Amino acid sequence: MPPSSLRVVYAFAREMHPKTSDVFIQYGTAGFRTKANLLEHVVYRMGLLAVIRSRVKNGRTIGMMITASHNLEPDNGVKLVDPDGEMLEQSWEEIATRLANVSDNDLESTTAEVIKEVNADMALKASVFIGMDTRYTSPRLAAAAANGVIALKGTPKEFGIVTTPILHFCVKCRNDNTYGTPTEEGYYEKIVGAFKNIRQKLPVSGDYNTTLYVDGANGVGGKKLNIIKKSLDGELDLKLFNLGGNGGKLNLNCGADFVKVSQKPPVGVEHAPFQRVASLDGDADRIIYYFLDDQNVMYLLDGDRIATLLASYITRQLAASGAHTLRLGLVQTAYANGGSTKYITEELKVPVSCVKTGVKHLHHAALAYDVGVYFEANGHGTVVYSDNAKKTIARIAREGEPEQRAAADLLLNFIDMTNETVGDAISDLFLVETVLCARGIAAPHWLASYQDLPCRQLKVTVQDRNAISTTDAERQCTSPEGLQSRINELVTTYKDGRAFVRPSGTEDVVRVYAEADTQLNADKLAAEVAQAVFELAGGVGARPELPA
Ligand code: 16G
Ligand code: MG
Repeated sequence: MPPSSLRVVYAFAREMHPKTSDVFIQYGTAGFRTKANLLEHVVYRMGLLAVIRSRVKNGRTIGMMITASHNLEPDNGVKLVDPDGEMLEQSWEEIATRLANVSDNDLESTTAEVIKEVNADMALKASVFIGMDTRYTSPRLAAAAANGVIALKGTPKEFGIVTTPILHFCVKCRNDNTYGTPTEEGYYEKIVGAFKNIRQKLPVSGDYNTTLYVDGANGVGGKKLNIIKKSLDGELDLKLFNLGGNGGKLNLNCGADFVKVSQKPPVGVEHAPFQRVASLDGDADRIIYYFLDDQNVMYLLDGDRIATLLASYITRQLAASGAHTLRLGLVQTAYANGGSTKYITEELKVPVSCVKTGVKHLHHAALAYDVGVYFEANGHGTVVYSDNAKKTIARIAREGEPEQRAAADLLLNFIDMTNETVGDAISDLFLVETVLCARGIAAPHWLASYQDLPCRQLKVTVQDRNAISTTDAERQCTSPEGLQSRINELVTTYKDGRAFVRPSGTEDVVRVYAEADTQLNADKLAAEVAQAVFELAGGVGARPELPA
């Protein structure tokens, strides 16, 4: 592209999407995320970057998702999706941050520098898929994204309001047509189609019942399930709540993050004793389950539970199909409840690895297995299958003994039902429902497989959260000096005590996690660790209080 036409690009940027704030913004765990009114220039520039990335990838399609996931309505965000439907390669995060923060005057030279640095052939075609969540600020940001793409002569395709995982799926399909059709309909056909197929083969039995309540967090996931619901012929009776109407506010006192962190049921959902409820987050890439008993006590079935449920089912199916050579492994983070890790190693006897928070880390580690099951305790996760695993299972489904064939055939449907690109609340919901149905169990039975240790999460505001650095998959902190030894001392005073601290990647806070033998002890340990952070890492505002 001749320099003169680039000039127009930057003049356009200045006029249409000017940088109006000097607040530094960083491409974090899940892209850029902040107040929506600070993002327009960032999103425009990410449109430019997506085109550059597409050209570096030989014209393969890149995705841009406008969302701030589980954050409240005033926030928004943007993240880039790589050609295989995965998160943007980590080495590009720094480039994204640089481009987002330069002044309008330096945008031209910085973009030219980036193009040179990554060796992009600007004569190639470039394709960018753009999706957005239901926030009222999203359409404006999606338009800025498209303008950025057009500015560098890329081709944007807008998907309108979609879940984050639908966009990831479409990007993957566009670059690999064996995976599916790159449209929202293509997604339903593959994922929901596989669920319906499996229900033909696995009739409802035992204590499983087909009614499922869903908390849609007043976001996009509930709306999409409302579309899907109409095509389910009694295979699953979805009762949907928090669909965004009736004044319900996005993620406010509802949704997967609220339920998991506060350990309280969401507002806006009817409850019936022992009726399982699935709670989604605002962009539907997370899901957790829970139920209330007849005393209104809540029992959470979080990402760890979903991971163990899926891993044990797949392990059995692999054994039944005779695919003994395939290695299944599970990936968790430091947030995984100690109870789950014990169950996985001692009962399921499945290898488990622990990695840093953030989907990209889990996803990457899961690819090391033939079948990699990864979940964060907060409900973000999926299963990935190697080509070898898929080929082996498909071969058995064709050539195995009759019983092996049947097990392998079910597994093929299970794979089709899985959105392997990223954690997906809708796909995970169908996976969980399939396993519960196959085992003929209700939620209390699922809960009984192991016992969670009581836990508590807190946050502490400090002057600079980057003063906290960690190692060993965030389980140990290396600075500030003295904090880890203080945590060690505190932990030893509690039975089954475990605690860690880490700087958040999405909020300007330090997060504290603690677990212990009783809820009171977990609460106390968390508060004591929070106080230690406050003292040793430059806390600001009110000092964390100990529970009474
Ligand atoms: C983002 C991550 C999620 C992680 C969370 C941690 C993705 C798509 N999402 O939402 O995996 O659990 O950040 O947030 O990677 P925190 O750093 O604020 O604790
Ligand atoms: Mg999300």
